[in-house]
Amino acid sequence: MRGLTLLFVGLAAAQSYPKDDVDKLVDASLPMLKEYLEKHPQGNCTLETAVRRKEWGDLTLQERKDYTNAVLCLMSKPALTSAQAPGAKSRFDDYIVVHIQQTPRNHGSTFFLPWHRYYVWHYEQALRTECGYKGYQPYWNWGRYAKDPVNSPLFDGSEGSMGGNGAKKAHAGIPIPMAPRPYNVIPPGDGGGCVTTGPFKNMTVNIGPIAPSLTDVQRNPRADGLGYNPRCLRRDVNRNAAAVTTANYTLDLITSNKDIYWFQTVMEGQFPQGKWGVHTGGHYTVGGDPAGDFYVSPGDPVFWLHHAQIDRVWWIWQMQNLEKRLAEVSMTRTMNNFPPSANGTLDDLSGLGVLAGDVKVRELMSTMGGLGGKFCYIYE
Ligand SMILES: *[C@@H]1O[C@H](CO)[C@@H](O)[C@H](O)[C@H]1NC(C)=O
Ligand SMILES: *[C@@H]1O[C@H](CO)[C@@H](O)[C@H](O)[C@H]1NC(C)=O
Ligand SMILES: *[C@@H]1O[C@H](CO)[C@@H](O)[C@H](O)[C@H]1NC(C)=O
Ligand SMILES: *[C@@H]1O[C@H](CO)[C@@H](O)[C@H](O)[C@H]1NC(C)=O
Ligand SMILES: [Cu+2]
Repeated sequence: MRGLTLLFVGLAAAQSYPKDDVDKLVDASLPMLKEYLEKHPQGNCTLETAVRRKEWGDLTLQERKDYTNAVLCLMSKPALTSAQAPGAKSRFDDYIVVHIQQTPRNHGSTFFLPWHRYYVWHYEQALRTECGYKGYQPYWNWGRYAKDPVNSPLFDGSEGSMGGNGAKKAHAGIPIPMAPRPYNVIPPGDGGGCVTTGPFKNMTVNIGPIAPSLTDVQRNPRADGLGYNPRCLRRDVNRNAAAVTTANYTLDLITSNKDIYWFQTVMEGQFPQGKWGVHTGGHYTVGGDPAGDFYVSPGDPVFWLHHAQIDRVWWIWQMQNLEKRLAEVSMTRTMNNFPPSANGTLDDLSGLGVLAGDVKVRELMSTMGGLGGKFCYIYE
């Protein structure tokens, strides 16, 4: 039996990764979630029935291919948003359109974490219901690969990767607004050009750019970035950006910030202090186009693994004090409070445009029983 188990584990993942300090915090936190759920039962959603979202490197090769095939399938289905966005050519593009239209509302605001939770969950549902995917949304535990992201199972360019680095194309680095020197530019990595390996090597990016981090991305025919602008997927997988995503940064983010305002502020980055935050660090570990574009970033398929990890980190933070943190929001209704607006509340509405209606923020707070019981997942 033991031999069989070992064999099974051997087949399960190409390489096994030791638990990092954040993974260990999850193990230590699950009893608190269990206790909370005993006090506040969530109907059919229990720790036994909950979906397990897994880390990319813990999936088998077949599971990783099933995922990327489902993403390619979404890219082959006709768009629902082409009336408002002539550049949108696929169901995959629909998600980019919705992100673009709501970018100022859903970043640096009350809605950042709840809205992206809804967004990632809805994408996972589309992969399952429209493309026959049987698994769940994987996440990218940044710290595992931060020392050498280009050789990670995400970016090594193999058939089981999320696509390789871009071909070498020199650029001047990634400018970070408002940051003081030397934090105002992330030095470039060894890519910058088109992705030529792995499942997304032949992918076409159709819409954007809006706020490209590279200076040579061809302009969109429309001012709103929603016109048709076909070009290759570009990346500059970048260990300089990844340096702020090692496990100690994530652990410190979760354990040192006791209210949602500071948790979210440190996560999203404090640029005037030269601190990029894990959210920025993860986005620019991929870099290129569209991953380096604040508005269009969901157009790089890795976005979804990055934001699953953002959601996971929030989930871990919430578990440290569930009674309080499942009901805690802060900030205002506008990005960095510009233009000035009122504080958001749990009764504010958040939605996915043509993809899904508005719901109260309150419905998006818990992965265990949120959205009328439709959210029922944990991360393992
Ligand atoms: C790459 O994409 C183009 C345009 O969609 C298509 O014509 C071509 O067959 C694709 N090549 C491969 C190898 O998939
Ligand atoms: C994480 O570790 C690195 C390398 O030891 C160190 O430079 C950095 O300051 C640490 N970050 C935090 C938030 O402790
Ligand atoms: C808005 O929230 C901040 C903290 O996030 C708080 O200091 C302030 O008093 C709140 N404003 C109102 C009008 O409730
Ligand atoms: C629980 O019930 C809800 C509402 O009927 C349903 O949407 C959800 O899929 C169920 N969840 C599980 C884990 O069975
Ligand atoms: Cu976003």
